[in-house]
Amino acid sequence: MGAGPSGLLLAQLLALRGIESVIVEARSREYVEARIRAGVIEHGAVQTLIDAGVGGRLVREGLRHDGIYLQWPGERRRIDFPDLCGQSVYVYGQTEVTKDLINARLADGQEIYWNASDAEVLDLETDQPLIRFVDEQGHLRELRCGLVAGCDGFHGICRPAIPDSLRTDFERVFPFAWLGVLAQVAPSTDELIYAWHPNGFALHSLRSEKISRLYLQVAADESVDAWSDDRIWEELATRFQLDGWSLETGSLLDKSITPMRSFVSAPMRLGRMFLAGDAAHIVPPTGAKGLNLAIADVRRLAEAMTQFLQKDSGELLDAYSDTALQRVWQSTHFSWWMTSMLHAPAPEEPDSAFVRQLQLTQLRNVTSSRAGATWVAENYTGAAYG
Ligand code: RFL
Ligand code: PHB
Repeated sequence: MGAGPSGLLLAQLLALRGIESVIVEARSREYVEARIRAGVIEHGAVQTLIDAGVGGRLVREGLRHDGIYLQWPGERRRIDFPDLCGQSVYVYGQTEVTKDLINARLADGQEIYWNASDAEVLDLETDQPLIRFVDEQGHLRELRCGLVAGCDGFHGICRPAIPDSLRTDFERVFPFAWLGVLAQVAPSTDELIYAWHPNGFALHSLRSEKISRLYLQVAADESVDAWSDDRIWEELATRFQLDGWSLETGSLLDKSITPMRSFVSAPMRLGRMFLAGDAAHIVPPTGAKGLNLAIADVRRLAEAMTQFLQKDSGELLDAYSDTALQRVWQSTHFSWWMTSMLHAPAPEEPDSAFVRQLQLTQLRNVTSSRAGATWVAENYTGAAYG
């Protein structure tokens, strides 16, 4: 269920092992391909995409990044990934990963049902679960399956199909959001800048040599309409201000608000249905982990499903939820840690002056201690996850 990165990559990995799958997706192909989200891909996830036969354009057009900058007023310090942990990351938009996966699947003559409505997953605790939905032409379809993968994102139907009594949800909703913009302007930086500022966090990312991706911490209930292009550029310039450096501006191609939430649902299984990616967990984007976690889940799930279907052993499927959740909690911790260090609390919060001093101290600590910087590098690149 779902043609996001999780569902598409899982289907591709299964196809390479000779296992047939059908993807059922609620939205249109155009919508799925245009949805702007993540941009940073870990070393290990890049390798998974290469192994899946969809890494060609990523390696050609993606940008390898060997570090990030952590900034606070008056300071911009670099974390050098290869020096600290021997790995790097790639900057390549999730839109492009999605297009590459869709093209590979369609070139292989494999099915995706777009614009499916009223989907249900049934009989999950039997040997032959059932997916029922209405296809684009309005016909009711029923698919009897060997296994079901719930890759239908945070708002999908698969996680809620696990009864509340069998599921534990862990959640933190952060009291702020990100306003994200895509700008037609060459990036003003060679590597991502994560900036702490009394007005709030800002992130300078990029998509290509001509397109920049920028984010501002805003109030949780903020409306995009409150942010004219001029106001956005002014606020970005304020938060990234550094002597001898300037922010280039350009036209804005897209503006959106992303709420910030940590969420983990356990277990990631009911009978013959397995959850992967955002269907089971959400991290705030500060650690750039959401897409990478989705890729890690499905790599593990593809192996487990293959063992079950081809070797008649359920050992890896039985272990899937517990092993996937270990990695999920590591990324949940890192994303929470980065988020807590970088997002200035609102001045009206009673201990905000205290928290700000701790945040600045933490930033100085992790950039001045090799041990601290190594921990950041290992988590950011995914080297910590083996
Ligand atoms: P997705 O990408 O949400 O895909 C799920 C797919 O399932 C479909 N679907 C259904 N299909 C059939 N029947 C139903 N009933 C269905 N309900 C839903 C949906 O239409 C969709 O196509 O989950 P997946 O594949 O697990 O991939 C996860 C990643 O997309 C996600 O972790 C990241 O994009 C998270 N994320 C970000 N991660 C980062 O690392 N950096 C970022 O900057 C970043 N920005 C974001 C994000 C997620 C966002 N969301 C979910 C709102 C920005 C946003 C706005
Ligand atoms: C992005 O390029 O969209 C991006 C990069 C790093 C993050 C979050 C988003 O931590």
